Amino acid sequence: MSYPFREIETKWQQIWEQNQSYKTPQPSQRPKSYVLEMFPYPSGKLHMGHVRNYAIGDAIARLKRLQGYDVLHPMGWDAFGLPAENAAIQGGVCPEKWTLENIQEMKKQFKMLSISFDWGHELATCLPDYYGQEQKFFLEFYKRGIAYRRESWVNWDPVDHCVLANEQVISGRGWRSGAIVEKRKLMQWSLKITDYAQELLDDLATLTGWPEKVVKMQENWIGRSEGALINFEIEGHPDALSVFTTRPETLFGAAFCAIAPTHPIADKLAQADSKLLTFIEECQRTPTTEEALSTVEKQGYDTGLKVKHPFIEGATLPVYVANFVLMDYGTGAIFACPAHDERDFDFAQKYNLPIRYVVRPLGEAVEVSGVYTGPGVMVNSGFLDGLDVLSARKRAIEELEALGIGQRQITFRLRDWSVSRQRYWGCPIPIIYCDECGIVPVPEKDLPVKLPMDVTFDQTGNPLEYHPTWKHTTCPSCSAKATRETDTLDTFFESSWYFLRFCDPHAEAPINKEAVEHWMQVDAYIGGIEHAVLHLLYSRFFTKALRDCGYISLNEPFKNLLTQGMVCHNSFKSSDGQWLFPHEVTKLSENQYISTKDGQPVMVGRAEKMSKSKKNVVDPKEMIDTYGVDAVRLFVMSDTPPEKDFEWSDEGLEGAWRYLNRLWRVLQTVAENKDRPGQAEASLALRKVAHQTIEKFAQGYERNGFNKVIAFARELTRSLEEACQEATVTGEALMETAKILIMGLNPLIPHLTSEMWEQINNSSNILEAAWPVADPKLATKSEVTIAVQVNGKMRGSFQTAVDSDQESLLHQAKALVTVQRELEGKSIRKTIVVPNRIVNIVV
Ligand code: ANZ
Ligand code: ZN
Repeated sequence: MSYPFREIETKWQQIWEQNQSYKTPQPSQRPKSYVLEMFPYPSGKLHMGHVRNYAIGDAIARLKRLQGYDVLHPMGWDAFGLPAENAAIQGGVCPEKWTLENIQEMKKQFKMLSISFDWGHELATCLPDYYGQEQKFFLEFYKRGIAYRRESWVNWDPVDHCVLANEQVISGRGWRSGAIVEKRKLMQWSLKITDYAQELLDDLATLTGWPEKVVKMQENWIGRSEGALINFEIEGHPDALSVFTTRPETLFGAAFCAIAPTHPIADKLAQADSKLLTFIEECQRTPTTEEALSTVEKQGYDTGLKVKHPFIEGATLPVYVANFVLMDYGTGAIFACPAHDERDFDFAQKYNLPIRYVVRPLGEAVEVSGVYTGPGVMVNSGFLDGLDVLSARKRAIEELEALGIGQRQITFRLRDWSVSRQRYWGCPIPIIYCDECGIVPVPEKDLPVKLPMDVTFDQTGNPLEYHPTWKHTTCPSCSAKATRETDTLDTFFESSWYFLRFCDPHAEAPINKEAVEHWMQVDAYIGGIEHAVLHLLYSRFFTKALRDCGYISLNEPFKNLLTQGMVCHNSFKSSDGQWLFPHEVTKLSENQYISTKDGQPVMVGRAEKMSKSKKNVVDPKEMIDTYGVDAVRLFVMSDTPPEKDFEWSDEGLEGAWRYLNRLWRVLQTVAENKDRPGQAEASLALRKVAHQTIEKFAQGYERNGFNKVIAFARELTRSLEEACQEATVTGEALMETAKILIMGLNPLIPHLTSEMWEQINNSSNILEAAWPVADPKLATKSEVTIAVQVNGKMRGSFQTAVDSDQESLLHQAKALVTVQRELEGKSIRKTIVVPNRIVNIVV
């Protein structure tokens, strides 16, 4: 008989609901744990990636509760954003209605999965309760200069006459019109994240609970560069050309200067030079991201301007407009040294500019060719000759400073964050424009500025812009006619502080400082690696900015971060090239699949991230209906560490299901035998294994090694099964072991384990039981396995007492037949003995 998962799962879901088992406790003397999975966009449907993400978070939350922590485990909705607006444009539905219905649907699915959220702490970013709060501190940001207005570039769709989000630009074209997207300058609200660049960089060192990879990615994103600012005198021109360089020591190898196509000087020259104007316009049409520019062919236009070389009397350098110079990095202008820079080299070859080597690799007599970017000694460099690169750099900066034409400079790659979006479904920016008074913040008493619900989507552009009344208002300071800001905030704004709001989501102020003090930092934050930079960096920035505004006294929001891998599946293609769902194919043998419908052979693609476009998706609901929640949750946690990609397979799920049935049966057997007599001596072996497993569980959970915990549980299950067959093992020992097993698995398969706990334990509730503590006398291993190598090759192993001395270990190793064979006729040159681990003999 298979275990009756439907009744059990329904029963326990009702009990947990009735008992409010996941309710956040009032602050107490007990330790706290804040467990948070990144909140989802309410698309309406949970997919397998979500299931894995939330199963991981839930295991941690449930574990912490069992271990006696006060746990905050909230959930909410990242509910603003494009999909709702697109649904409105395409299907005529109201974005709010669409979103709220999706939320209800997804909440049901979360409940079906028994993720232990305290729904009393729910929030949705699209409700005025939430976004009205962020309008308050937006104004505080504005007051302090953290929020400001500046002109910046946007993607402009020339056919639809609207601004496009980056994800609406597909291969350089507008997603709806198909028109080639142009760059336009608009006044945009921005946040001064650059003021925090150094602190954001420095505090990475405190994030010891983060994956190294993510720390590295943030470091690169912030991109600190040390170098110099140099002001080149332009011949016959009053202004200087200011450039940023990390290699001022290469100045004697300079061949030209280059400015970005949107540099003010280029702009000015283009007014009198139509060829230059055409060139600039061409550059504008090609993508201008750093990645794109690194592959595009270098193009330049000689402006005819000349700058004076700062160190060489009488020498000048031509000034080009070049497509590989970015306007928004450094000063938007460079000096170029082709011999020692890849891009400058390509450019110089194309435009026949001199390539002068000024760094000679150490110890090389031969002439170098191509680009040399390594260390070395300065040559052909006047007063720098003979110095090594680093000393020369220092020396060159000193000289520039002495001449009054340059100084040491630190530059960050990080840009200020543009938060204006020309969209309807977002948080209105609480600002009013008055002809007389200029920019006027909406007074706090008039907050929240609510989104109007009666909008239409029949015109292109932002519905707030052409709404008949919404934007028209009066000036709060002079009462004249005025207009509202119609831009809304980037949705990353909402997700940059929701973890603070979660501490008290109904507080009157944006942030309840006391609650934040109690619950923050987030002890376990779980989400996808795709958020390694933007979301996680913005959240760190908000935490610091809100601290500076006095809302909190916290430096970093997330203590430990777990970035889970993706859920992958093979893709399938029919003989006529159509993608097929996994349930549309039948497996014949290991690599042979046919279409279930027409029996035609099916091509199998490699396992990759589940995605609707390739149809390699498995519906969680279907799997849960067939195998139950526990089986699905157990499977997605099995075999693979959480940070690695997980490969879904039907066999794997069936394996999890079979294990649950075995577990169910053995626990039934234990329940039937719980009073049976036996001998204490004969029970000792089982008890030892059980207590050792307690320690293994603890270690496994400590490092988020859920797959390991499951493997240990399976081993213990086998021991328990065997012990049930041995009549000499006492019922008491069986019970003790069963309880350890059930407890260890409860965070992973809460329903089955709760039911079994109740059955073998006279109706007690596992949630009130204490996490098991290992008895050191039973848990310490009396024997260990020692591996034996000869010349680094494994030649055998033996069991021996823990902590045996080196001499005894060597003696036992030499006694192995397999080892003796290797040693025959040879003399031992060296022995390496690692107690409790390994003996290596070198002959
Ligand atoms: C002269 C030079 C000589 C440079 C040399 C490099 C090698 P990172 O490390 O990324 O900060 N640069 C400066 N501003 C730029 C801009 N707006 N667009 C494109 N390139 C720019 O790189 C700094 C170097 O990138 C600077 O040092 C500058 O070129 C270039 F042998 O100056 B270098
Ligand atoms: Zn006014």
